[in-house]
Amino acid sequence: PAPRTVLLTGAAGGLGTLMRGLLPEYGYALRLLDMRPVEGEPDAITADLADRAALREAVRGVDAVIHLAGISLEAPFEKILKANIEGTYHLYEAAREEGVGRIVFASSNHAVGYTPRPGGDDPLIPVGTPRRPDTFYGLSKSFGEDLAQLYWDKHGIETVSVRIGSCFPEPTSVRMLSIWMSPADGARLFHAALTAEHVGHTVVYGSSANTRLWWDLSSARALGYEPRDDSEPYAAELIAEQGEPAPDDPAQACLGGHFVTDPPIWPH
Ligand code: NAI
Ligand code: 15L
Repeated sequence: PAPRTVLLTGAAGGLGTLMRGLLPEYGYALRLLDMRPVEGEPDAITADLADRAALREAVRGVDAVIHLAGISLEAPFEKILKANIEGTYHLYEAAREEGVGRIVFASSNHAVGYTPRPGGDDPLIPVGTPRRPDTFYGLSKSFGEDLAQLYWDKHGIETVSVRIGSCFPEPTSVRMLSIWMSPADGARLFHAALTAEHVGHTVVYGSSANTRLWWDLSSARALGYEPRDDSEPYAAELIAEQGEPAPDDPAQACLGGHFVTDPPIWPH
């Protein structure tokens, strides 16, 4: 049977807020969790991913989890370790203890951020490309994908790891023309990831059907995902403002964009 009750972690964040608006149309009853209060949602669970007891209670009785909570940009390793690495482990342990069968994990393009972006007639980047995290943040997503594989192989918990490009209402950079996932396509992809049968651990890229796409969406399409949006209508204006994408600029040469060239953030 299709999952109905879904725990959405990170519900107060940007993507969580977009998905809170869109996923109920697919018939889901969402249970919300975040370390911050979720505006306008008094029933949301306010808990940190470090709180195992709270997580266990939060996943009790749900059919699936969409796991968005965590640090969503580069940060000092210690913070990434706590929120993204330990936090995701705690979430999977809670799911195992409570018998939750499916997790949709918000991975990121930054797990493969050092991959050179394709140009000309180069093939699209496959999901099987070696991981090349561009940051401690990307490293935590790489860890999350491996954790998901372990919990499938050892415990039979299914995961779709979605290497999200950039999910915002509109693309705002020339790089985003290639990696944009419209919120509506994001909801379509999460719905496919929740309902496809026998996913084991499946890795997919998360984006719209962009004309300038860099990666291969076939594993996402195999789940039943049919993207309907394309960033191309935004291209002329963004290129007029920002110039043509320059592959010889190191900050534009790889999938991860400026995450590749930004200096690491060390603890103070
Ligand atoms: P965001 O930073 O707006 O939201 C993340 C939410 O997680 C926040 O509300 C925050 O309070 C919560 N959170 C952080 N640490 C927590 C903890 N220890 N315990 C409980 N809650 C915690 O990020 P956004 O953009 O909404 O992204 C959501 C997820 O999707 C993140 O995991 C991010 O890495 C991933 N992602 C998002 C992309 C995007 O385009 N928005 C692209 C690629 C990945
Ligand atoms: C991400 O992983 C971030 O969470 C998001 O805020 C964007 O920066 C996105 O990648 C991107 O690569 O544009």
